[in-house]
Amino acid sequence: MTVSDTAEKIKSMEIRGAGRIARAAAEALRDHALSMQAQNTAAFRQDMERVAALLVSTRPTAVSLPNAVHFVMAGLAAAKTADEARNGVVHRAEQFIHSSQHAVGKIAEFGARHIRDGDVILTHCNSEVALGCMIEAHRQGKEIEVFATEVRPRNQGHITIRTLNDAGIKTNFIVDSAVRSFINDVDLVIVGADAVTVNGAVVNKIGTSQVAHTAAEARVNVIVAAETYKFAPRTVVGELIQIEERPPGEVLPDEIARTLPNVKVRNPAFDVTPPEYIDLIVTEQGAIPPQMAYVIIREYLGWEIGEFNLAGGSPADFNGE
Ligand code: RI2
Repeated sequence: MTVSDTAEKIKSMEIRGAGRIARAAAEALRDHALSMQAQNTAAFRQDMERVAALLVSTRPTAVSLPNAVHFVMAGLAAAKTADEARNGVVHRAEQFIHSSQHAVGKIAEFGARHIRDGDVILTHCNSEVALGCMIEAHRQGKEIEVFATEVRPRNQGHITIRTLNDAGIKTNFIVDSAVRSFINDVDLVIVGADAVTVNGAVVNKIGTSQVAHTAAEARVNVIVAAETYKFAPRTVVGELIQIEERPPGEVLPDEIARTLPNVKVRNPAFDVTPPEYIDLIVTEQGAIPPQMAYVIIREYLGWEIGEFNLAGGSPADFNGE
């Protein structure tokens, strides 16, 4: 698959989920580096930067994507020849993919410890790490039951219920607006994240903040499962996470929208859950209260304030294992 194929698939959400997007981008950069015929480092670097920018431009919110791309592109930093540059990119891409898969497994292991026998869990959207925690708890013999939301407009809940069904986990499928009706039957909310900011706010699928607010009101704990590469280094220097607004046709068919000239359809794909609604963020480095997000950014993404190059940003030094 070429870089443009991968970029197109990420944009159309054929490849989706913050972790999967990041690994797909690393694979695309690796394959592009391997296929390139460039004779000199400058030409190699220029072309890699072009495709890296294309990948990063596909979806603006999941910070795992630029974090993965920066990590892989750091393989070019010390290269003196095109071959060294190619090897650097391939090595770091492989390292990212491996570390990411390792992180998903570790989070499942740590997250499962927060799930008790008999727990009823509510999840929103489709997060491989959030599901990983539930599947691991089930594998350990804990009897759990899950409430999974539909997740309008893209219906990622359908993927979630298939995975839970296939794992043999008892599951209830509900529309997004039914969360408050069932929250008193729920012991624990577990969701994923597309980005975690320096103050511990979690950016995740639209509706997550309503779920977390409802859970807070009902005194139900909320756990966020997030690999360290979903923490957003540049929020340390005040950069805001851009919330992707997707085409209106995902919410209302264009032929209906055309008949309603006074109606504007809004379709933000993500929202922000403030740290006070989150009890714990489970990363592959262990669980932290959201207020400790800065420590993850500093310790595991390798960013320090002095390293920030505000013009372009320096590569995140991902150290996920
Ligand atoms: P994992 C997804 O975004 C969802 O918001 C999900 O919670 C988050 O990425 C994290 O997913 P989208 O691509 O990386 O469906 O945990 O818009 O799989």
